[in-house]
Amino acid sequence: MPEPTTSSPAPLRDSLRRMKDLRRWIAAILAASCLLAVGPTGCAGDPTPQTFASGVAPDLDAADKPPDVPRRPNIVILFTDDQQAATVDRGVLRQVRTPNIDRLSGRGVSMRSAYVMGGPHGAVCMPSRAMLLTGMHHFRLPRGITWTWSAPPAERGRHDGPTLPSLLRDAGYETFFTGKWHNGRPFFAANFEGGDAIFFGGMSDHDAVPVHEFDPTGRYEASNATRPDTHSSELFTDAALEFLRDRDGERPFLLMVSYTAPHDPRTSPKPFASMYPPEEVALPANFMSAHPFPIGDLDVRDERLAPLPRTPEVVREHIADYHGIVTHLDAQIGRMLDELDDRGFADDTVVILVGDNGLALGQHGLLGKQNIYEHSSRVPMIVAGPGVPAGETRDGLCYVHDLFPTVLEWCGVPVADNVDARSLVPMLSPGAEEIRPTLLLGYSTGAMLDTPDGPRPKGVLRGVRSGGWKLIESWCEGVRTTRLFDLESDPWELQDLSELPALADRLAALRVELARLMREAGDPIDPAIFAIDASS
Ligand SMILES: [Ca+2]
Repeated sequence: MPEPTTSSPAPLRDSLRRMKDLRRWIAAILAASCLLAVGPTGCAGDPTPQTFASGVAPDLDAADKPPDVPRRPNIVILFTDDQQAATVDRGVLRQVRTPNIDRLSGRGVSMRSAYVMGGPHGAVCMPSRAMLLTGMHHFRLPRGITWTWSAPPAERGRHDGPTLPSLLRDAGYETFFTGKWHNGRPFFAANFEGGDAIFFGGMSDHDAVPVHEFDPTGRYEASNATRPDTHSSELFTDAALEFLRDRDGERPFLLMVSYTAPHDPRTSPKPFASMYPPEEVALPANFMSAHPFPIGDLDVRDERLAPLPRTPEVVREHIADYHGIVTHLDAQIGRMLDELDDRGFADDTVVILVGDNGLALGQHGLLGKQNIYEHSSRVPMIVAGPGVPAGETRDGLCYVHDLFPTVLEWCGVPVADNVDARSLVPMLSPGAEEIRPTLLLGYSTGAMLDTPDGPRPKGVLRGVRSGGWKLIESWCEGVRTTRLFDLESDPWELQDLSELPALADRLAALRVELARLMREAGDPIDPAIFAIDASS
């Protein structure tokens, strides 16, 4: 069994820190020279595509020479909703067909251990999106954008900190958004200077999504929404293609297409809806009729989509519908890639496909994303663009919101020191350095219990990925459960190893690391609820 990596050796850490500082310093020079050269509206210059994946300029004396700033890349983020990482994994187990996503992965790097950190309530999408936009762990963000309905009305959709779109806009980028926005109208208005077919909410009938045109006042009155008779994935793609067709190449752009597929209702048009006969769907190896122990809060909307106990027939139908809407989404992504190719954007555009969270769909007796098993925490992440190796994969751990400093680094925008996310650039470079030796996962129920110590989530899950290992600690209305998995031999998370005496030391080390990561992340939960000494 592989050794878990709990920390980098000190010399390596120091070296990584120096390289990070160097990259930040050079990025600051690039940004400053760009503004001096052409002002805040754009950064023209040598149109030769640069190899910006390294993030390191070839000459440290660049600041003393005339500006020779390569054109900054356009950024296209295709953000999907409830898409399992398994739908894009290459391997014999994958049943769903995604030829266009495969085309994208053939051009770039597929991150096979990309995770969403989790969230404090059932709508895991919401903190996930807030983290991507800010580069901050959700524990340090206001409820107004991570848990809107629990915040006072005046604070809903309010966050004054820098965001990916606002930083790029301030650096001269044109910013455009279409699709699902789940973090409040004011937050949208503070972020994007353009958009179309904007849907404010968490989910919708895909064939009647209430959408807004861009509203310069930022109010987005509900009465101004229309419900076009077009499937959401096609509607948002149409808006994105229209944006691309209007670009004259003068300003670099950020285009964010935030699909609400494959979130349920899992409907798709013909022929996709009947593309996967349920009787031909293979059940996942970890299919169960019910979850084997109390966990989280099973009385959430996602888990009510099918009765308990789950049956193979019902789960096959859910998976078949899910695969249909995924393949339909893939076709729309194909239209995006075609347009980028046809309009000559492919050479200077980074295209990122990333999911906001995964989904259980019958695994471990669950249907939703309100847990931290691999099916629900791991997400698709593919990064392609000039300078990024083509057709490669990475197994290093990372978060969705690590894209925040990554994109800024590529665009020559300095990243503030207090950002929680870490740039993926070292992972995407030929040396493929590790950026997160360990990684915290967590989910807390929005439903609260009154305890002598005050209100506490009804269920709390916290976990650590480290090397090939995964620890999950669960506290659910007083019932504590520990699970330890060796993902290399047990990717379906079926064999709990936490009781094995031979692994006692490893388990203890992972529990200590869990407490450390929780403290570091600003987690309000006390590790003592898992019987972990917080001072250890
Ligand atoms: Ca989602």
